[in-house]
Amino acid sequence: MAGKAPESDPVQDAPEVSGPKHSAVGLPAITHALRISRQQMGVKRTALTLLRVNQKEGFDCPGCAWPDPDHRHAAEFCENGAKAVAEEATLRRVTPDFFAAHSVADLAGRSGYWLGQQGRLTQPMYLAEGATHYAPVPWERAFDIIAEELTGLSSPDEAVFYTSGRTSNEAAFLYQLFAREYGTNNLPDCSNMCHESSGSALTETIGIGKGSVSLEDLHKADLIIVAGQNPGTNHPRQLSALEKAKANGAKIISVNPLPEAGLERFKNPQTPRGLAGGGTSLTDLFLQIRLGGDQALFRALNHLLLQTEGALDEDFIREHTHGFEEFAAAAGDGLDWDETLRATGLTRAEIDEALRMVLASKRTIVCWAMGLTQHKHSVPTIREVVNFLLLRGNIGRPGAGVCPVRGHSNVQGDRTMGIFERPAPAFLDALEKEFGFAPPREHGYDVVRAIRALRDGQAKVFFAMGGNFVSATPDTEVTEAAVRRANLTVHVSTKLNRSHAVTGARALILPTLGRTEKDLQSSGEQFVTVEDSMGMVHASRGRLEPASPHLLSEPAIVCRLARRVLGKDSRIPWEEFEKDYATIRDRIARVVPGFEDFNARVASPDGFALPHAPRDDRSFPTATGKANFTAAPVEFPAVPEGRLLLQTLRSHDQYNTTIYGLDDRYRGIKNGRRVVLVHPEDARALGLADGAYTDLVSEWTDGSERRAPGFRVVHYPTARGCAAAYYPETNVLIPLDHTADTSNTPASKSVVIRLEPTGL
Ligand SMILES: Nc1nc2c(c(=O)[nH]1)N[C@H]1C(S)=C(S)[C@@H](COP(=O)(O)OP(=O)(O)OC[C@H]3O[C@@H](n4cnc5c(=O)[nH]c(N)nc54)[C@H](O)[C@@H]3O)O[C@H]1N2
Ligand SMILES: Nc1nc2c(c(=O)[nH]1)N[C@H]1C(S)=C(S)[C@@H](COP(=O)(O)OP(=O)(O)OC[C@H]3O[C@@H](n4cnc5c(=O)[nH]c(N)nc54)[C@H](O)[C@@H]3O)O[C@H]1N2
Ligand SMILES: [Mo]
Repeated sequence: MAGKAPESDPVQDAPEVSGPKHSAVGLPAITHALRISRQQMGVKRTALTLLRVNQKEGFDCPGCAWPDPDHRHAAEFCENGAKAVAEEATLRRVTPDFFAAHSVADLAGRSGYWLGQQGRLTQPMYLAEGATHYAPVPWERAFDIIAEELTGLSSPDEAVFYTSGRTSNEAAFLYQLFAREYGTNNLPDCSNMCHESSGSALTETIGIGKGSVSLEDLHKADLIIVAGQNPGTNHPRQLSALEKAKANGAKIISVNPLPEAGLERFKNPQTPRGLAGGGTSLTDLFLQIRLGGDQALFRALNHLLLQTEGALDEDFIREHTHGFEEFAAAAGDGLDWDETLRATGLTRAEIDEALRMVLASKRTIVCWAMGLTQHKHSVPTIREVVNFLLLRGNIGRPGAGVCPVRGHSNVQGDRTMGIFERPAPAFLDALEKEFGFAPPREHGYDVVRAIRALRDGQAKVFFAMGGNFVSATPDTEVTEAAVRRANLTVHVSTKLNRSHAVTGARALILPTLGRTEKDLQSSGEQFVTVEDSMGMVHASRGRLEPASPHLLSEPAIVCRLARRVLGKDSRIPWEEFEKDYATIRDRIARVVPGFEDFNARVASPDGFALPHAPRDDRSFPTATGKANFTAAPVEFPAVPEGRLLLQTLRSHDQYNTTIYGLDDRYRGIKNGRRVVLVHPEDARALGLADGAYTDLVSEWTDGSERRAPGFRVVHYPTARGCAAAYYPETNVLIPLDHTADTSNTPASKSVVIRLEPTGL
């Protein structure tokens, strides 16, 4: 039987530190996954559930967006996928009794870890104005309350509809359709905080905001550069792809301020060698870059390529690109090497070694994630990566290309379905033609703008399709105060989280089915579809009995809400959509390019690949009709004397704001999250012994300061001048206005801080 949820909040942070590990996965990963799974699900359910993850007749793992290989192992899961499943398939339940026992103020005082440990939400709950506790509410009344608020607004733009990235294609398509028929493009999503910088940079340069490689391409590459990504924790199945690439002769360069264990050595649990032996060494060259130094690094490589006889793919450049001369003029002569070495923290010899590997490779892929996307100059950084690939024609041929590794399991699909505050006119035209209403054309709020609108009283209703808005977003105090000003906050959720405790004047929690659960509608059992990081679309079918008989699926919630809010004026057959999701897919097929014949094609167990012009035929749907070189000045963060640059990142035992446990095994940290990793020499210069306690104080250009108290200093081999601490605890430090240029993504990986010893 599964263990009970803890009664008291166990977060007595007492971190124990043993130093970084040098390999990832192996037997400890399996043991740990099984322990957490059994605590949440018991033995039998653990076995039944984990065997269905990512199988052709099973459900898509609710963890990350890494694609499924063609030949799946019986247990095609990873430790962190198993933890994500256990979190959802847990046998623990949050019932109305729980809400009667815990006031909202009580819940607001609990840690995110404790809230998540309570189990699955079971009934719609309502917090009336002035009430201290949530009380159960019938679904129909819940929809009435939302309709009252939405129809009472002076403009539809006073409502905000947030989406996290687990929502299926079907639910996402209906949700944006509802928001737009209601009258707003206020559709911020977690992408705004995640890969928005990749989308901005790629759309401008190659004409499509998605990665251009398949799993096969990774297997065929000569060189894979993994920059700003920690796959050992966040995309463990990527390690199998890297292992296969290595077996085929590839080299790997890791670019990271931290020596991440998963990139050093991989012990594949699906091979005897991985379980019992030494595993596979992955990284051939580790470039321990300073935070925010990547644009300078890629510019230096580009400069050297431009100066090396025969290094460029001149045919490709001539036929397929635009802007080469201007770029060559900016990058070709006179690189400031002092600045390059300062920005990157690397030596000239290291950069030369990287160049040798680049020149030896005919097929190069660059993979990246949040280490590149969450800086002020992220968009020019990613554009510089594109310049790098274009110079040698590394796009649109096997074994080469761009590989932004997505986060949430359907975050890419949600965008494809129209969850975007700045929709393309062609998409809106297609909606208009199909459904016969005029969608709003004005751009809506992204995440940061939505918070400002709530703060300034311009947005009054906040509706979230999944996620944990107040914990995931920056500037926690400002954001929480902003959300509290709303008239109504509504969360469609599977699990309890802090966003349920930081509410508007009234609040609703609408509990929904998870991926692992059966979705029965009046026409029979339904499945949904998702798109992975490499543009593959496939079906996902849950098999478990729902956590409670009161749950509605996400599509059903949207359909009922839409009928209640839009009433007879709606031109959309919401009832039919709710009854049979195939009818939703028929509409998607007519609106979204690449989904022609959707129902037939998704019936194939492997699903199908969406078109990607640069990958498929080297055509680039940009403004110039070619792939664009861009020549931006090199930027990197300025850090004043005595200060450090902080990155906020994930531990091994968390999924974004969901905390599975208090360990970060590969980094050798146990039983605590309030740690700050600092290079021993930087720590000594600041007078901070390993084990000292300190406040993290961020300093902002307007002179304001923000403080996160009580972090244990851990001497750790990160790049000099840099520090690392976990999110969401550190979100208090990041000013709302500290965002990437163009993409407006919070710059969560470059926060200037000082350390103030607490003397504890
Ligand atoms: N288990 C688990 N899986 C997850 C998630 C999770 O929380 N838990 N989250 C999901 C989501 S939504 C996402 S977006 C992804 C996130 O996946 P990642 O991007 O891997 O996640 P982070 O922990 O933010 O790690 C950032 C990595 O980039 C490095 N880095 C930071 N700044 C820089 C820099 O300036 N330059 C370079 N070169 N490197 C830098 C850090 O040291 C770290 O290794 O994972 C997804 N998968
Ligand atoms: N400082 C800092 N901040 C960051 C980041 C960082 O690196 N540093 N990373 C950013 C990134 S990359 C991202 S993607 C965001 C994440 O932001 P979000 O996506 O908003 O946050 P999550 O923690 O993933 O959301 C977890 C909640 O989702 C709900 N949930 C889970 N599964 C389902 C489901 O199937 N349906 C529904 N309706 N609800 C479900 C559960 O109630 C759970 O509590 O955070 C961002 N914030
Ligand atoms: Mo993300």
